[in-house]
Amino acid sequence: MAILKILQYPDERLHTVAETVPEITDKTRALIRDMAETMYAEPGIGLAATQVDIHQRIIVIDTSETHDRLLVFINPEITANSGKSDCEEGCLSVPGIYGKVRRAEAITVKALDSDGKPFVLDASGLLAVCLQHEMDHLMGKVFVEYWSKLKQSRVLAKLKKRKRNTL
Ligand code: GNR
Ligand code: NI
Repeated sequence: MAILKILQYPDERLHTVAETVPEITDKTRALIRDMAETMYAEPGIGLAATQVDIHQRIIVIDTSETHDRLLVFINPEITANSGKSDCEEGCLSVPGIYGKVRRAEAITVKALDSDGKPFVLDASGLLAVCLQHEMDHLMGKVFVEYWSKLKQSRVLAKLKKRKRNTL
């Protein structure tokens, strides 16, 4: 097991579009274990492979307080969505920045589990928000990129300033 390095915005590699996983192997499962370990260590409620510079459609999520409800989504697809909600989001690739994003309130997702078995999940609330946030990562999109150019430039300035002060 290993803790993986998380790419930090505005790293261009976060804009890579992930590829479909053609075959789920022991190597895929080892990556999933490392992604879960990394997510729990941070801690975060979700992690997309894109964030650890692996450009395959793999997501891990655990929104439980007890950290014992790991969900794995390989090649996820949203097959239905309904409603709208504005939720305050954060991201392990954009630490210290929080803000609202408008998302579907409820979604249905189709994916494969770590054994390659297909499943369908209806999600709402925080799980639905997190799934949409992670699926955006797989498409190369970071949550702050929903915001205005002005707000994004403020985010970049803040991150730059912080980097200067911690170097
Ligand atoms: O840990 C995380 N918390 C969170 C809170 C609100 C909306 C989305 C998230 S996902 C984030 C972890 C992360 O960056 N996943 O990509
Ligand atoms: Ni994120």
